[in-house]
Amino acid sequence: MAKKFHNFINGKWVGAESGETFENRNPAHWEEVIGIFPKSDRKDVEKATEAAVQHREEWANLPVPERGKILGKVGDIMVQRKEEIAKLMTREMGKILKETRGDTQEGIDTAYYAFGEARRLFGVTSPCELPNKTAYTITRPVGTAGIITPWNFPMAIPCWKIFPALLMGNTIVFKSASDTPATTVKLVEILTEGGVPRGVVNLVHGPGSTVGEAILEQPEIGVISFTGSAAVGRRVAEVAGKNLKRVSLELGGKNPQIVMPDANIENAIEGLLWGAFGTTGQRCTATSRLLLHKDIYNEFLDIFVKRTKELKIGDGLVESTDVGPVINEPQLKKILNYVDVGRQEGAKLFFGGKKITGGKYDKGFFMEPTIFTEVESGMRIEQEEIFGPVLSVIKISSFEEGIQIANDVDYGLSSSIYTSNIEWAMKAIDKLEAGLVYVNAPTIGAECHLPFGGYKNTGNGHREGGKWPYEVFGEIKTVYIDYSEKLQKAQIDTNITK
Ligand code: UN1
Repeated sequence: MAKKFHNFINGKWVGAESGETFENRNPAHWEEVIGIFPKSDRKDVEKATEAAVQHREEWANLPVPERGKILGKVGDIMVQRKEEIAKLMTREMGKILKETRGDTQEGIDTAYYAFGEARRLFGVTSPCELPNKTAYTITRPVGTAGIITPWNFPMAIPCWKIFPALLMGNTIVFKSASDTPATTVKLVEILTEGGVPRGVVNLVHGPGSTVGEAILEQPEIGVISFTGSAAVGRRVAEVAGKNLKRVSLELGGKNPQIVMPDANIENAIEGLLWGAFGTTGQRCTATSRLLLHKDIYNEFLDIFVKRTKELKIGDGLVESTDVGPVINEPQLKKILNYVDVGRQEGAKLFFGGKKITGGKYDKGFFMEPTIFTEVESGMRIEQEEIFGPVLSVIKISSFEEGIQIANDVDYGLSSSIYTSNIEWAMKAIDKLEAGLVYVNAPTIGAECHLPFGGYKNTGNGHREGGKWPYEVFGEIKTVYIDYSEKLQKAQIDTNITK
């Protein structure tokens, strides 16, 4: 019998009100059920919100450094359980152990960042335009935050959102991705063990169409933080916007790696293998376009294909595996459909393109790392986020052409250039329309203390990471204190222009 998991509402592990459930399976061994989870709906979200509202004051009244200490403890527990979390995450969503350890580490780093930030939530003190008057700012919690997260970084991304929201004094209604609910349960257990009081973090499992929508519509939820596809992000913005909620969106990418003729080729190939096929291409920061200069085109591709062939595809729990399965069957079908689209558009399927079958591969959803060459700017495989191990190679004749093609997409999350020319590097930093620019490094590998997010359809202007999300989860109050003992009128009683 598979283990039964629950929602976490008002400090209690409970099933869905409806009694409905769904299964969570291992994408490398589909017959393995990780657990049975509550298929919740609006009623469960309402209960969770009620608890979150009820416990707001108590949490907000705790001094910020006290909340910080709890998050520091959460980080310590995550350190102790890192291996256990990583193994569960690999079983649940497929990426290799090295990466699930990294995902967990990103959560740990974010916890310790929050611990430090607790003593650094400074406001502004300002002179006033009138005598005997002063002003400063304080930040108060928004109230309750709705957190909706994806399956590809089931620990790091919830931590990016939940830790800042908690440190700022908000209570939480949290919906995890239906493909990774077990990792989420682990996180909520750790938060509780670290000392987050009852009712402060409430977890509701279930589909976006019911649980997600209900979160967006709760009048008591003041801020939503969402990471996922641009299509769902649009829906989130629409519903939350109608209800005048603050929304922070982190959506897709179509990230280019430009390789110029003077680049260190070996380094650029290593970076590309990691950027394009790491996490089986299922990162919003994955490298999905190689903009390769014509002077090194054949030489580069020869080595790159050789190296791609050497990648070991398989169960992520086996330490020697380089690339795990894709998350589930519908996603595999979607990726394979893009392979057909690429062919029909006239791109050349240079390597891979197929589901891997036979023996152990029949048990899961494995796909060959795939390389398309002769890709033209504007083709669908060059424009749309595939979220799988599919790389489009576009030949460029100049630096300017590289930048132009790099920018000619609807997304702008990450970007990379390999060159040893300082002018090209500096110009790329200026001109690439992306929230992240890497020089001589792949498009993946953002660190938790620095801003993360992007241009255009990648989001709505917010950044995660570092101090930036703290602004999302706080209400700034500007305080004016007049000690002149009389009425002073701003803009009117000043004598500057008299
Ligand atoms: C994501 O793909 O959704 O920079 C997040 C990176 C990771 C985070 C990726 N640190 O690739």
